[in-house]
Amino acid sequence: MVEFGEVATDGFWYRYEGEHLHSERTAYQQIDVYETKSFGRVLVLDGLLQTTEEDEFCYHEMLVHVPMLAHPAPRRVLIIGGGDGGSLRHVLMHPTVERAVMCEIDKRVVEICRTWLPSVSGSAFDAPRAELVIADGIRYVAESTEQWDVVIVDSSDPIGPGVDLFRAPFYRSVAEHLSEAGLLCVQACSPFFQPIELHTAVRNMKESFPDVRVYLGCVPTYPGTLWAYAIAGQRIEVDAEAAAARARERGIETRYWTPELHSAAFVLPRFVQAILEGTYPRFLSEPFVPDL
Ligand code: SPD
Repeated sequence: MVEFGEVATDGFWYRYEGEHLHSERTAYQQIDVYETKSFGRVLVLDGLLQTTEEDEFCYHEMLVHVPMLAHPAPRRVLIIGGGDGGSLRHVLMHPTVERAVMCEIDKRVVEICRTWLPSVSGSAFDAPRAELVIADGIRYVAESTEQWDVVIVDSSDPIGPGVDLFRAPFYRSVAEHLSEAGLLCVQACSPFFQPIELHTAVRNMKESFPDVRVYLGCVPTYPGTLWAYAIAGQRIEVDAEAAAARARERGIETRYWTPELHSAAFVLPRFVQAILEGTYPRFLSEPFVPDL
């Protein structure tokens, strides 16, 4: 039995008990897989928990089904990151999808997750509609000749090289590669522990998209539990009835997402509104470095 943990903030960390199943250093990161007592198998990248077998549905359903059901008929979908395959599996639940490309920079994340956390991706990687590309997502988008209906950024935290996925030039590049009703959806960090990152990512998105909205979900193993997502496009459809009708037509079955949540998730607590407006008290009392 081993213990491992994730630091949420100075003096506060999450502690897990389990077996250490795999450890590997790749050119990009340290990859660890544990079998935990509480959340089943867990993927950890550079000491930051990414996915657990038990609660992955909370995260993937909100990251994927909100944009997919906000779009009337997503046919071409691009996922940046998402090496565990959970986002790809959820995207493929939509029968409107003709082509789903998942672009992950580290092929070992995919291979390790397929070996140790196979339930997260299910059969997604074998689906004829799916294509796995091992490449830098920023370069892939920039060089893409396709127009995407939905682009989902299933990234790790904005630390190290991954920070560019939260910056304005990347969002501009995505905007140039979206179809007319196209949508971008990103994981936008912990409002409580990463307010600057959330504020800055949204501000950067607003440079390239007329409509940018933030919505929230709960992921038990992510720091703070409350998790933010940001969706951007020409106009975002958050109507519960429209989403319910689309989910019914497409036969989408979920454990977290509901039509009511589809619109309720966009109702934000006052402190999250303040983060987005830049009036959050911590921004005024601490050095504010908005340039992610
Ligand atoms: N703090 C961790 C945030 C991780 C978000 N992405 C995880 C990838 C799961 N598919």
